[in-house]
Amino acid sequence: MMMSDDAAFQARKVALITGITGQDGSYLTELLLSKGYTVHGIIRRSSSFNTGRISHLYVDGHENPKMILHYGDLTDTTNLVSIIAKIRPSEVYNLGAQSHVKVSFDMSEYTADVDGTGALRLLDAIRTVGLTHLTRFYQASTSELYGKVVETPQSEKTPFYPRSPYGVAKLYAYWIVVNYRESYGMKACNGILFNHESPRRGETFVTRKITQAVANIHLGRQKCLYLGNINAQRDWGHARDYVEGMWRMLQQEEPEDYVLATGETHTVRKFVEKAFRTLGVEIKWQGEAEEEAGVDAATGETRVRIDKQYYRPAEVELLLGDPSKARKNLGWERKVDFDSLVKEMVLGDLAAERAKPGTGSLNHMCQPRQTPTYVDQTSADDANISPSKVGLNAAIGATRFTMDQPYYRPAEGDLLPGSAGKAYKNFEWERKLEFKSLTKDLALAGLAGEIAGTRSENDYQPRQTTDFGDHVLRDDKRAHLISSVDEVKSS
Ligand code: NDP
Ligand code: GDR
Repeated sequence: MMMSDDAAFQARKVALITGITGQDGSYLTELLLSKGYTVHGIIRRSSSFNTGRISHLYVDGHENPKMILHYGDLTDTTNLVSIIAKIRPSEVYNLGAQSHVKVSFDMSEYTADVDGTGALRLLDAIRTVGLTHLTRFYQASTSELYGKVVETPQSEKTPFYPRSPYGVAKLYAYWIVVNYRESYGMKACNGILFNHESPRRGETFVTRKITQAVANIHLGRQKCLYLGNINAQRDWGHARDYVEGMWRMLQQEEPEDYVLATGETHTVRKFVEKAFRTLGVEIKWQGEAEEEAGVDAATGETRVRIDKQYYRPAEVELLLGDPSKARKNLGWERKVDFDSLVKEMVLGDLAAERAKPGTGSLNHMCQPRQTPTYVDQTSADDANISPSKVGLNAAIGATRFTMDQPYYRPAEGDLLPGSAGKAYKNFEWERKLEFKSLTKDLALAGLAGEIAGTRSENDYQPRQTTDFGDHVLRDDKRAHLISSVDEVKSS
């Protein structure tokens, strides 16, 4: 039997994820790779490292990778069109967002642009390249749409009442998805997801802020945790369960909107108590309102205080989702319960904090040396650069770099030495570090950073079982680094 156009297009299993570097993006990438997809992700150019959550999935571009990253931004229409035209995704997951509710009060216009108009740009990019009826589209909608809730629990039928610029921006995105589905027959759906957390949660969201503080207090590195409204109630699940629900939504023939939630709600206060209890500390509350404090029942030390700066201009007091439609139509169910979530996050942070630089036993191996000891010899000659040129480590004959076409620029500047004559004459400025010292410093600092695990808290290794060791430097990577140091020492 011949496959329909739609089935053949789907069978290619090519996904595009915006927000791939975020919490959900990283879990979704793992899931899709395990299902045989090629996963393309849009990453923002940043002056600092922003791919830590997916670095364990990275395979060098020359070794047939299944995860491919593209620079881009939800505010750049041309860029979105060109990426979609190039890869022709069968599924698009729009997870990219300025996702912090409190920050959205300070950056409301930007939040509207990325979280609201960004969804429109992506939908239009799909239409522009002629994939209107083929590409399936997932929009990361949110329980923040319910805001000042008009009924409890909240379901797909509950009216919206957003309470923040974030919620309002996401309301636009929600409706433009519905509108394009109804207007153009796009296979677009909204996942209305309640809060979901994990050891990879951003550090300024309340759960992670709490678990990180609990770990640091346990290690004697922090005295007290400052929070805002501890009486807010949230329906908290585990992110790994929720990305499974996203994927299931896009496998439906009829695109529809779905709530994903646990059907349980807990206060921030309860989360705090459980998190401390994981490490054996009982918190007793004293005082009222802004004077309320959480005290270690055994030692009498104050471990939690209220700081008004974390209050929001308008608060969402209570969220509790009804996931029965997802259960019925998608067969979706959360697997991780509240207690296991809290425990996994606390123990994950404890491992991560312990692994931070300064605590590693390999640090002594990374001190800059007096003399450069490791020199790669290149067989390339600058006047004749071609993609086939390679650099060899002359001592052991190993190929250490290859020149490759994708890194060439459409136009390259001339190689001219700069002249600092005027700066020297006018204010006696002179460079202090020679080129040779500069490269040596950078190489050794890079090696030291890798060994000391400066990236280790983000160096997530998927494991077979629920892991508290998400943050530990991978054994294979550590072995590689140690052998690099041995190479340096012996050369
Ligand atoms: P994160 O904040 O962890 O990740 C957000 C992602 O969006 C990051 O990859 C970020 O890139 C990217 N991003 C930010 N701005 C832009 C931009 N201008 N262009 C392209 N990408 C951008 O969020 P989560 O993973 O927790 O959430 C994923 C999505 O689900 C978000 O849309 C969020 O609003 C929504 N959501 C989340 C819920 C939750 O409880 N986690 C619940 C309901 C909805 P970078 O790494 O460079 O910052
Ligand atoms: P939320 O998550 O706003 O629900 O949005 P967050 O963890 O930021 O806040 C949850 C509740 O905790 C209260 N709170 C504090 N929050 C933070 N961040 N920091 C504090 O110190 C603090 N003290 C108390 C908040 O007032 C709030 O009531 C998350 C994001 O992931 C959104 O992108 C997503 O759409 C929703 O969840 C569902």
